[in-house]
Amino acid sequence: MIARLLLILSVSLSALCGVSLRAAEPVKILFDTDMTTDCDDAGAMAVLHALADRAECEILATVTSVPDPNALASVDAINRYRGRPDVPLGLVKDGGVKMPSKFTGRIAREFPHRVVSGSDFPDAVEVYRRILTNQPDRSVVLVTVGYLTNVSRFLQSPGGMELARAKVTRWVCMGGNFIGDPPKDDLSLGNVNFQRDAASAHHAIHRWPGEIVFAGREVCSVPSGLAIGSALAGTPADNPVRRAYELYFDGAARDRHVADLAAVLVAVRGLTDCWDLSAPGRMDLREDMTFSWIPDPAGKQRYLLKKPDNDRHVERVLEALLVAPPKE
Ligand SMILES: [Ca+2]
Repeated sequence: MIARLLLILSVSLSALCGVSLRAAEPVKILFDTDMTTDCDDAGAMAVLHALADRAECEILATVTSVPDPNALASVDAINRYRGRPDVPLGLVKDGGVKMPSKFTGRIAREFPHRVVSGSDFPDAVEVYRRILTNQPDRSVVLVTVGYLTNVSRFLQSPGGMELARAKVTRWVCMGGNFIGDPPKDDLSLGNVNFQRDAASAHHAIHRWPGEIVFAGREVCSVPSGLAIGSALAGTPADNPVRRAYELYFDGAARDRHVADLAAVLVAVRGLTDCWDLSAPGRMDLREDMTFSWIPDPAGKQRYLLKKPDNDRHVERVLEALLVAPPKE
């Protein structure tokens, strides 16, 4: 009886918060990463696979929001190391953001993967469409930890808006700066996920038909003060995630902010005891990538909030997943 009451309470809270508590079934994840400029994308993939090893999520696809085949090779190398060499891949095929990387070229040379050429793999938008078409209604969580090139192009593809509406329960988007109550207007500056393909960010966030949860910079990126990664030094030398952190820091793995790792965790587990959630509203993103937050009880968008005195707890939860060895 108590268990049943707790279940009812959980479901009610889930509806109230807009982010489900721990699901009984593995959460189906479509993961979209820039995997170029920052090692936290590699850390996020370690967290994603550790959660999949625990049957908390199913990785439907891993795509890149960049055209660099070395980024895709690094994604594939991590999938392979974690025992999932067949996870579907996709990348930006036409244009897209090109940035130098301190680690993807070396990861591509040093680790086994199947990416000989980017032309052997589909456009990420095709992967979005194929994956979502084949999944049950309202069953997929989209996680973006990079640019919004693919999301925008997917929405503009034939039937993309309908697929997003029908299949995706929630989009967890690493981005935004939500400081102040209500958040100040000019604090998205510094958010490269939005700025480097501003047209796509503007389009995707304004047009996305469903729920969005933003993991803002003040909660998990550099301004948050949260940082992990040095513990990767204790993982095997053939761990490509450890290698990504080493190459990023030109030496031993060191602590780095947890932006992309946090986005993955909240996508799979929900808020748990790590975060709170804002009241609903809408990000009114301007073309210069500043934004106003428009509170609206009927809004479909929310953003994560830090809990008081909880930073070290969040770091511990994320670090345990970051360094977890692959499932035997
Ligand atoms: Ca990223």
